[in-house]
Amino acid sequence: MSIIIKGGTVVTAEGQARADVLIVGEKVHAVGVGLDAPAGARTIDASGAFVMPGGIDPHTHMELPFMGTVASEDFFSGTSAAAAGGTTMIIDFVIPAPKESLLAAYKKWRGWAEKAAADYSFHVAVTWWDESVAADMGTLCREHGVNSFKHFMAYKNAIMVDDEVLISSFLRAKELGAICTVHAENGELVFRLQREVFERGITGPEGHPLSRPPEVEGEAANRAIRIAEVIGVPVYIVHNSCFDSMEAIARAKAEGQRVFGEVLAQHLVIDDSVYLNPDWDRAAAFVMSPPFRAKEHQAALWKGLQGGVLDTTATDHCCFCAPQKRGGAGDPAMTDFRKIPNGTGGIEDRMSVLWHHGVGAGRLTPSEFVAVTSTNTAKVFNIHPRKGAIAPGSDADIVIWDPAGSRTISAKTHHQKVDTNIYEGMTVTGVAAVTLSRGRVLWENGQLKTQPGTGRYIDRPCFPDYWTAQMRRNEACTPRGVARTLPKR
Ligand code: URQ
Ligand code: ZN
Ligand code: ZN
Repeated sequence: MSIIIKGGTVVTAEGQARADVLIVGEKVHAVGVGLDAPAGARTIDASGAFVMPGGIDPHTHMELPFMGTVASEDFFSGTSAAAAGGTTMIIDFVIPAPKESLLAAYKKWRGWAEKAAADYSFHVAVTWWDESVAADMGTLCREHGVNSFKHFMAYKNAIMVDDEVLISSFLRAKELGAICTVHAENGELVFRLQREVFERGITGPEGHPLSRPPEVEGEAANRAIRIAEVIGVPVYIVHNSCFDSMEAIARAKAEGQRVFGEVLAQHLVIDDSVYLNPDWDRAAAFVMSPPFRAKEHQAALWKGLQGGVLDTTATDHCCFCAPQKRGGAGDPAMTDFRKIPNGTGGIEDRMSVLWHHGVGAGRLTPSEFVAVTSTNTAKVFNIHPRKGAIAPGSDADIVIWDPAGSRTISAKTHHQKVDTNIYEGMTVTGVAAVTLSRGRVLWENGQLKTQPGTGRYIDRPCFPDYWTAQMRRNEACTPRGVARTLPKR
């Protein structure tokens, strides 16, 4: 099957130009002005629209078992909702229980993801340590296309790891040519603050942000970055929510250290006033970690995204319906915010929210939008230019973007399997008109055309170019440029 996309403006991370795109089978075949359509090809008219690489969301949790329940969004419904919003690939997480084999957990998650409607891959979390974990990491890299390992510095008594595990895992990832990512919150501080806030009688969702102030995120981000610096490995900080963690990243980047920062679309546009909603369920819908912050942090995050301190955008799509949130919290008379399942949705709305508040507000050019929603993620996780590009040989993961289209976001109309929407009522300009995954139309004319099981697992090779550069640099000097010469005897 061939498709030719005519009359659009192709936007890549490098720039934009009027061009046609010819798709043959699953791949982009040609990009150029005045391309002829092969016999039998379908023509899609993209006049007045942008033709962009499909969004890649590097941070999702479909059907995640967590805090006593299971996230309501599954791999089929979640990748379908993603397509409705212009996202064509997710990188989800395998999160083994402590003492659970990483390899066994990986195989379990692969089974769950077979129903996906678009392409997917997995970071694998290191939630405990012994030599078998090191061995499984090697098997996952060599035989299963895993090139990234996640570490939770929060969630004490669950999946939190200490510095000893961080160091062991970072050293192992260095051997394997894999990148380490971290959820950076000081879990010990959070645990103490949670108890303090609760014992002061603050038991509802408003207690959640009080127990995880920006300082506990800044400390952990800096600690992870410094550990990576000493070991000499690149590091990726997920869901930066505040100035404090960005400050740690900016300092390291200014010193020449290889650090990547991710920001969630929701942290850029929603502030902590949501926790003061008198409607318990509505406030609990925003309980996620790191929490939503005071408004001044959003301005800092936007500057970070514009200035390159932050490299990628994501959603951390991890949905729990109101009964699940309340079920975790216990007795309605005396709920315990510490037990509210942490997570919010947003995979369907990330691209429109970032276009409206980014490009629409003059913070991002269309090319920068493509970089932060797709291409940078593809580069960091070593799948570019197969993904995150519109070039001959790339997978035909494409979104035809209508910059003038607008919609009002609502749980009443969204395609996400969750009963709330954190952007409820927000009107955004800039919508996906047509979304293609490897040359198949998943979304057009406001209709989903997804089929379970048509998504593919995407192998991500180890040893990205930046890893190789890092190892060469390590030989010469410390990341801050101090020569590694031993003192003369
Ligand atoms: O921490 C995460 O990234 C997972 C468990 C989703 N929940 C959340 O609150 N961010
Ligand atoms: Zn997290
Ligand atoms: Zn997450």
